[in-house]
Amino acid sequence: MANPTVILLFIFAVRCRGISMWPQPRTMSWPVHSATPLSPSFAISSPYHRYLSVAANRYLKLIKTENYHPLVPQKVNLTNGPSLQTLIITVNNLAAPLTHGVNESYSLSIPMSGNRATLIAETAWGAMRGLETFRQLVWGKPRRVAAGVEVVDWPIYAYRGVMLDTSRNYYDVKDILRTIGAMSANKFNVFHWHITDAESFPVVLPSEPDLAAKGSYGSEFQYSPADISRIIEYGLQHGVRVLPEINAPAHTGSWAGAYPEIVTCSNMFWWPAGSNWADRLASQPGTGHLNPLNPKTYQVMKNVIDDVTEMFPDSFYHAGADEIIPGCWKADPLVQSYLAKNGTLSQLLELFVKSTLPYILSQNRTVVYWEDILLDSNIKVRSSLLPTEHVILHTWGNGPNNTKKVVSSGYRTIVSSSDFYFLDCGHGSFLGNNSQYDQPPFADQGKGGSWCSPFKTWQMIYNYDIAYNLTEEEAKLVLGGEAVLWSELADPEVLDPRLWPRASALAEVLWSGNRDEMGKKRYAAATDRLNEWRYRMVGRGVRAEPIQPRWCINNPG
Ligand code: CP6
Repeated sequence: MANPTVILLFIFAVRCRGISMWPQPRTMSWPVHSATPLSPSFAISSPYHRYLSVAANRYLKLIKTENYHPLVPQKVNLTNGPSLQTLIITVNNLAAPLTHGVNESYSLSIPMSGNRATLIAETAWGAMRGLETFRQLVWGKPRRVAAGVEVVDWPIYAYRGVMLDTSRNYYDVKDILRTIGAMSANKFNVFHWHITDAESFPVVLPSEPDLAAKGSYGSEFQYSPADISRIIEYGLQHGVRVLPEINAPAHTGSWAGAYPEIVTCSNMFWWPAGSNWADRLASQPGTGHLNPLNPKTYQVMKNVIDDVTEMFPDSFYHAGADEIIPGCWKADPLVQSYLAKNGTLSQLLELFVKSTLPYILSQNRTVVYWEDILLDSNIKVRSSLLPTEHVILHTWGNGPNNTKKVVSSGYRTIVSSSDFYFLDCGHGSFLGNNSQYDQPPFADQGKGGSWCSPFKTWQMIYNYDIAYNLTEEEAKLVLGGEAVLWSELADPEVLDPRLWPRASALAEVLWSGNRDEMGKKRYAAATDRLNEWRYRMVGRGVRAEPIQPRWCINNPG
């Protein structure tokens, strides 16, 4: 970083106005604002690679039909030089698989005059990032490309995720594919698929077909093994890993259709007769917990783990383990007698972990658990059972404090701080705790319920520092962050505007940060870029919500 050219590039990066990119590259220079025409016979030359070749073809078509018009007119000279004929891609290590920590750096060079641009990347995945950057430098009619551009770019964080919950409401495969496409445009690289929860079990597992047959919302609300392969393949073509989560032992009410005997409290409803309208909004079935004392639990778990690791090649496995409710386990007579013999609920969870974690690890997986497994105030396991080399803790509670707790205990973490990155609440669906509406005279009308986190603005997401209050050593354990969409109050109708462009704010934080070269939060400057990016996404078929009235575009100030 002490390299003077890199510092120079940073200085140019601030001065560059007139082309808008998202996420902003780490370093970019564009000293003279000029553009060359894109040749009608423009071509991309890529080394053969099973996924990069597909991506290069896709980008070629997209670039040749790019019809984005910047909202704020570009002050750019069109050069008289030759039109751009080719983009030549060079990849140093074509064999590198898409795994956590793979090198995603690239450099892109578009000449001032001359007919070929070059994209050099260490891996195919970095080349995909560079293709997206190149595409953002094309706009048009007549279609043109920014000229005299040098981009040297690489991510701050290796893990850049979006989570989608397909249990509370079902999403079609096409919605998931569209989301993966939008993720890739934002340089996200992990689709965390929260497949199952208490409400439905939508995945058809060959060894346990009854789980979906009896636990999904119906045959049209299931993902077949072929659907899953298609989603994983699509992810690879976009440089996006697919990280499956089978949530257990809590949030497993949907397993009770097939196996009532292994699920505790599955008939415990949170909205008893006579409850008010607001309690019904949350309408979870009894969340249901797998019974650690029933040996059958582990037979089913083994089959589930076998199938999921067979179908999902990613080296991470998200095993859930959030939100164990004491009353749910305690509803079971076996548990009651265990507790009567001085057993504890934490010991029950330890039993479950000891009987499942080694098996997942034996499948060569790194296991991700929600933070609760270590931090819950009631039910948690001793850290000696969670080896730091093989377990990652996904933090979500208590602002930055839980992140601090997890990394100071030596665990790597993925940050999804619910005060910032939980995107489930729409503008219209929350009357929060402690809001004026919880107080008399409104309280008797019922409140919206605290299960729904308050609406997060893109600015809140953008400004949150994910390594807040960590030492340098601790900060190294932050693998990255993840925007989370729970689906109690979301389904395909609202998917795009609920996610975008708010998740884009996180995408930039994770790729190139939220500060300018002076170390100041750059969200004011980011506003104009994000606004352009929102329109670009809309042009690409992603129904991202607006962040400004159109008036602002015509009155840029
Ligand atoms: N479902 C699951 C949820 C939540 C969690 N896990 C959740 C908790 C609190 C808020 C939002 C969502 N709906 N399985 C917690 C990780 Cl505010």
